[in-house]
Amino acid sequence: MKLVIAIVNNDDSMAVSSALTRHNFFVTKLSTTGGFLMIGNTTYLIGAPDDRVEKVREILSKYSKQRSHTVTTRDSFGYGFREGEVEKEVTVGGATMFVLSVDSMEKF
Ligand code: 2BA
Repeated sequence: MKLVIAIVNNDDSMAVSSALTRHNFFVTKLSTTGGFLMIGNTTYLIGAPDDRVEKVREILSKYSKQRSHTVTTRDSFGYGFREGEVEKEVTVGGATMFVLSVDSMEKF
């Protein structure tokens, strides 16, 4: 058993949620905020048998798109900006996926 933690852009979360449930995954959705851009994203907790993790990866990569996002000096407290620079582009996503081994899972 694995626990997949996946961080997805809010704009992709409807498509990701419906694909996961359509493929019979049990999913918990959390409303989260990225520490760098300080804007909302969606974090999924997905408990899945080892042999179904590849399907989760496939769904996430299919429905999570890369986006370019303009960061201004007001975002992230101006981290990483050179003097005189007022904005720059960062590439966000598709999804960021962590896979953790689970010792046990019980429902009562
Ligand atoms: P944010 O922290 O808001 O980061 C948004 C995007 O800003 C990142 O896209 C990356 O392109 C850039 N970025 C983040 N931290 C940076 C830094 N210290 N210096 C320069 N650029 C930076 P993604 O890498 O696709 O990440 C999208 C979201 O996924 C992140 O939103 C965060 O919520 C989460 N995330 C990504 N990697 C993570 C990690 N190792 N641990 C926990 N959360 C992570």
